[in-house]
Amino acid sequence: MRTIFSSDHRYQDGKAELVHGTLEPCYEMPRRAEIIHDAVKAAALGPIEAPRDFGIEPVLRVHASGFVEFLSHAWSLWTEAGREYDALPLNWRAPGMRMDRVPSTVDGLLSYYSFDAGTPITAGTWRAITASANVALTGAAIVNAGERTAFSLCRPPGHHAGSNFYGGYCFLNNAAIAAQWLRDQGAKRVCVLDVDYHHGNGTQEIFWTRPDVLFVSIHSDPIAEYPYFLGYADETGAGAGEGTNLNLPLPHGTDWMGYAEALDASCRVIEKFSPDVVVVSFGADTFETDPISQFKLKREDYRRMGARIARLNRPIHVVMEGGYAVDDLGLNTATFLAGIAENA
Ligand code: 6XA
Ligand code: ZN
Repeated sequence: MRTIFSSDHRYQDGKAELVHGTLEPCYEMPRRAEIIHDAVKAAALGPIEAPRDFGIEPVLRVHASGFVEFLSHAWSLWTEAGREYDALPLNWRAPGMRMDRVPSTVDGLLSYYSFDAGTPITAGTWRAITASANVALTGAAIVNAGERTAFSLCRPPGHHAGSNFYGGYCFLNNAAIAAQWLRDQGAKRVCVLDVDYHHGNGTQEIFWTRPDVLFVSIHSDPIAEYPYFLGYADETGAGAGEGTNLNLPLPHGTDWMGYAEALDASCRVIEKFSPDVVVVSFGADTFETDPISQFKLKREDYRRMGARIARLNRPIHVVMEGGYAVDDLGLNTATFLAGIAENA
């Protein structure tokens, strides 16, 4: 299996996020990608390659141009306003407030386009997120050219970013950009299977009305977990996309027994949809010692997870999302990829 990796990920290096009422060091840190890179290399899973540059067009197929424009300028607006620390929003709209006026100041814009205070914009954010999108697109191109598998070692992650908003450590939705690009290259049906601990609210929003893209997500029940306001089982898509959204929320404490059942149910739905390619949003924050999560998966469970997904017998493009037990993150991810490679 080929891995795509860009060292430009390191340009996203936030100082702080708001946790438990205080500013704490970011969980989503550069060391995450480095440790995965090293583990993939040590496991000899295949070559590690740099991404190609696809330009901004594939990003604009998924995200609103005003939003992309904002992301590209946010740091200069912030520094022009005299700020030096990470750019974080201060407030958000509530029901009844307006979305039809886009604020003119940087504080207003941060509030307009974000949905949490955990996703700092820094001097290098734009460079890192465009590299991350190119990593996903390069992996998609490998699978599109006929290979059975590819691993896009994306960082920053993407699945919380929607067509017109960012949050949850995510700015551009790498998996959605890859899925849309695959459609644009001629794939008739694409599935995004999201096995990160958190619900991929951004991916769901992007493909909500789309019959050609099936979104399936297994995640911690939003009644008790971030992102709280999306990810319930009764969200099945709308309009032409009715029936092509499947959420499988699971309770805190879920171990492999409970997880495997949901994965099996997901795979049966995917088999019925019969996609030309499966994009897997993979997060290892389902691990038992993840510092911000409450599932109980163990290292070898990732091999089983990979094996089950490989048995879908479709081209598989893995896109990296979350995972914050950093010392274990490399091996957990490499074990998942090995599970795919051994059964693909
Ligand atoms: C809130 C938690 C953000 C979740 C990020 C993540 N600060 N998403 O791992 O998949
Ligand atoms: Zn996550």
